[in-house]
Amino acid sequence: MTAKTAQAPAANANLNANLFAALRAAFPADLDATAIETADGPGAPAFYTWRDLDRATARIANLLDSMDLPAGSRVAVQTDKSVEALMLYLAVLRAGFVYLPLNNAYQAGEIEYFVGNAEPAVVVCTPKNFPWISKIAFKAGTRNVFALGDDRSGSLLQRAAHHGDEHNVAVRGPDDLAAILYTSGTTGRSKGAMLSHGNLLSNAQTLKAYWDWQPGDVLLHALPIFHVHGLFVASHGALLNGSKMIWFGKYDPKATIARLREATVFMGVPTLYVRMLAEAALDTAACAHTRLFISGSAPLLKETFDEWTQRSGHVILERYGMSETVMLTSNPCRAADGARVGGTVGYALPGVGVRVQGDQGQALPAGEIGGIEVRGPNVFQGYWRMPEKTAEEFTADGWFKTGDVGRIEADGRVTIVGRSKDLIISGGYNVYPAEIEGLINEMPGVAESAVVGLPHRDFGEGVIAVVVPKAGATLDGAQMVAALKTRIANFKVPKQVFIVPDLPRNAMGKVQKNLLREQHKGLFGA
Ligand code: MCA
Ligand code: AMP
Repeated sequence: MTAKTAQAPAANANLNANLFAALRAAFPADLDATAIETADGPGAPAFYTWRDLDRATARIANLLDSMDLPAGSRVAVQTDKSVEALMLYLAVLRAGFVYLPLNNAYQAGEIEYFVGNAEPAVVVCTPKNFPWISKIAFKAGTRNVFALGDDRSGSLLQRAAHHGDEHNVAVRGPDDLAAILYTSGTTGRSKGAMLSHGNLLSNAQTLKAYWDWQPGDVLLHALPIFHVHGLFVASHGALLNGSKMIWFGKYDPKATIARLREATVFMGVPTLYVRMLAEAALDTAACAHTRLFISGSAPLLKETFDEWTQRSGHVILERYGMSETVMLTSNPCRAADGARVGGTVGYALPGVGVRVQGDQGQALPAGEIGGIEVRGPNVFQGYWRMPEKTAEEFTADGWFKTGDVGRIEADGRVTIVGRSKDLIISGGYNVYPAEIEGLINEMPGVAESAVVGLPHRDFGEGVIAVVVPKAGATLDGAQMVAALKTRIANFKVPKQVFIVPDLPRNAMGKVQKNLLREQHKGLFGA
C-alpha cells in the first residue's frame, strides 16, 4: 500500500540553496525584536534579537572561513544546550561546512568512534571536557579544537569576537551536505546519516505549511539540540517562521507549564508529556494560549494522548520521522485536513512517499502489516563513507527501508506497530542492544548477554540486561551497571542487570528476547 501525497513545494533553482540563506530570509523586518529568550541557565532571562543571531553567526562563520578548511569539512560539536550552541550550528551552515552534533551524554569511547569515523576539521566541546576531548581530537588528526560553555565562556566566542559581523552566506546546492547525524539505522555500528541542505530545507518548508505556522507564533523549545527533533524540527520551524523561541537549556516540567502561557507551539518526546501530566498545574488554563502540541521520536501511548486531551483541552499532534529522513508523516494540523487520531502517526507529508511492503518486497494491500519504506526530497544522501551499508538500506527501486513495521489504511493513515530493527527508544533516545551486549560480553566472567527494552512509565521503554556468567564465575549486576556508566552515555546503561544460568533460545538457537520482555514486563511499573 502506498500512501497518497500532495505535491511538494517547488524549489527555486536560481537561489542559493544553503539552508541558512532561507532561514535568514525569514528573519522579521524588525531585527531588534526578540528572537530567543532564555528561560533558565546562566544569565536567564537573556534576550537575543534577530540582529544578534545575524551578527553572531557571521562572526563564527568568518572565524571558520579564516581557517582555510577544505570544502566539506565537518564541525563536530558536543556542548551543553545554549543559544550560542544554536548559533554555532547556524554559523556552520552559513559558512557551508557540515555540522555534526553529538549527544552531550557520550563518553570517551563513543566520542573516539565518532571523531575517528567523521574526521572533523573542527571539534567544539565544553570547557569542562576540553582536556580529554581535545586529546581524542588531536590524536585523530583534528587541528582545531574550541571550547564553548553554556555561559558564553570558552575559546570559540573569544576567537570569533575578533572577526567581522557581516558575512556572505556560502553558496551551496540542494545536494550539498549540511549535517551528519550518527544513528545505527537498522543494523550494526553507528553510521553517519548525511543530510543535505535540500533535505533539511524541503522538510522545514513542508512542515511550516502543514503545521500552519502563523505570524505571532512563539515556540517553547525544551528539547536537546543534538538530534533531529530539537535541532531541525523545532528550531527550523521557529526560524523559518520568524518566530520567537522561549528557550530552556534543560527540561523541567513545572517551569515548562509555567511558560506555556506565553507559547503557541510546543514540541516534545512522549516523556515530556508524561512528566507534565504528573504536575497538578497542568490544566486547561495553563494551556489556553497554546495552539499546537506536537509529539514524536517515540510512540505516544494512547492513554497519554487521551489524558492530555482531557487535562489540557488540546489534542496532541503525533508525527513520525527518522534521523535519515527528518519528518515523514504527520497527523493533521488543520481541522479541514482531518482528525488527529491517537496511536497513529497520520498521513505521509506532502511530497513524501510512504509504502508498506511484505517480506518478499511485494506491495501490500491497505490495512496489512509490513515494512515501512519511504522516499522523497527529505530522504538522506547515504551513510558517511559506507556505500555498502547505504545500498543495503535502499530497495532496488530507490525506497529507503525504515526498519519500522506498520500499516496504511485505505485513506492513507499510517500506524506504526513495531520495529524489525533491534532498537530500544528510551525517553526519545535510541539504544542499540547489540552495542550494550558487546560491552557486557567483554566483561570478565561473562559468557553471554541479552539487552531488551521493557515498558517504562516515564521513558516509554527502559533498558535491562540479562547476563549469563561463565562456568564458575560470580557476577554482580550493580557492579556491572557502575562499570558501564564509565563507558557509555548514561541513558544507554541498563537500569537493572539480571544474572541467569542461561538465555531462552528457539530451535534455531536464536535468543528469544520476546520471552525475556514478557518475563520482566512489570519491572518499571508500566
Ligand atoms: C535521562 N536518563 C535516562 C534518559 N534521560 N534514562 C533513560 N532514557 C533517557 N532518555 C537518566 C540518566 O541516565 C540519569 O540516570 C537520570 O535519568 C537523570 O539524568 P538527566 O539527564 O538529569 O535526565 P533528564 O534531564 O530528566 O532527562 C530526561 C529527558 C531526556 C528530558 C526525557 O532524556 C530528553 O531530553 N529526552 C529527549 C530526547 C530527544 O530529544 N530525542 C529526539 C531524538 P543516572 O543518574 O542513573 O545515570 S530525534 C528522533 O528520534 C527523530 C528523528 C524524531 O522522530 O524526532
Ligand atoms: P532516530 O534514529 O533517532 O532518528 O529514530 C528514528 C526512529 O524513531 C524511527 O525509525 C521510529 O522507530 C521512531 N519514531 C519516531 N517517531 C515515532 C513515532 N511518532 N511513533 C513511533 N516511533 C517513532
